[in-house]
Amino acid sequence: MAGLVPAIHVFRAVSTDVESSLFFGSPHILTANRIHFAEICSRTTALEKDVDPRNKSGDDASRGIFQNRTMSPITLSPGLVYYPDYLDRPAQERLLQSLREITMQAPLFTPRMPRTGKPFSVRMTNCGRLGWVSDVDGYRYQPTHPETGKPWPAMPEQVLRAWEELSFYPHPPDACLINFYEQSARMGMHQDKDEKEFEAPVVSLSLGDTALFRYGGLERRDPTKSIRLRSGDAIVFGGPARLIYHGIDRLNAGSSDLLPQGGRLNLTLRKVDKAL
Ligand code: MD3
Ligand code: FE
Repeated sequence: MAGLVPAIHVFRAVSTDVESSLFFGSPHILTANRIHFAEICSRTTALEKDVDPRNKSGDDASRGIFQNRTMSPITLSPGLVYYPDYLDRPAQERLLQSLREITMQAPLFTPRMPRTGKPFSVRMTNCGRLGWVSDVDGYRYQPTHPETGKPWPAMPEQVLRAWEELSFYPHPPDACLINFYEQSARMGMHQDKDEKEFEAPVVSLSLGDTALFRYGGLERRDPTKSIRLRSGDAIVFGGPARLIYHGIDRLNAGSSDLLPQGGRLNLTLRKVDKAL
């Protein structure tokens, strides 16, 4: 963690107009985002001229940084930014269709706990250059599916655009882990620390049934808070939030009709290796 702090201050010093705890801002990336955003989210857009700069309600949308007024980031704690309803329904349906195609190439597998071999209740697959896997030998990222031995399918354009829009990180992600929760599935409190690059945030996209997400601090014993993640929500963990404990306590059955049989899909986009 110690090495992370100076980098945050450098970024903050050069990006005062993107304060809002987005630690990876640069004017260059923001310009690119304006072009991409309309494609991610097909709802009514607000151009900068529509936004009154005297509106001091405090969020970035009202300051005209984002093209779409429906993109309203909420900072839950330093480095932890929540984007309710980031993907509208058509965008959710397009992403779901891409995930169906991915799971035909790279079927869901059941990860197992290191040493004990106890199965997770969440099933998983991946897309992108690297995928996260877990078996008796441990947690790791690898370039091939653990059962088929084939390379992971490519990341959909839509996922890469979400990373560009939300990560404020100047390199593309290496891995996109796809978690599938049936009604009774849970994910215990853990830290994501199998990556080598902790200066990149983790971007999460949720589809399907609402989940009760719990997050705490850098120590397991730290107090926790909970929020519900709904279909289409995005949440970004960067800077001081990158290594916080987090987990999924339960799903709300029947809360979304996106997946015909119910359940929940979560995508986590990550930079695994240090950029060259
Ligand atoms: C906080 N997934 O795959 S997403 C995971 O909903 C994971 O499937 C949960 O935790 C899910 O590792 C939670 C939200 C999330 C993702 C990555 C994080 C929170 C995070 C990385 C660092 C800190
Ligand atoms: Fe996690």
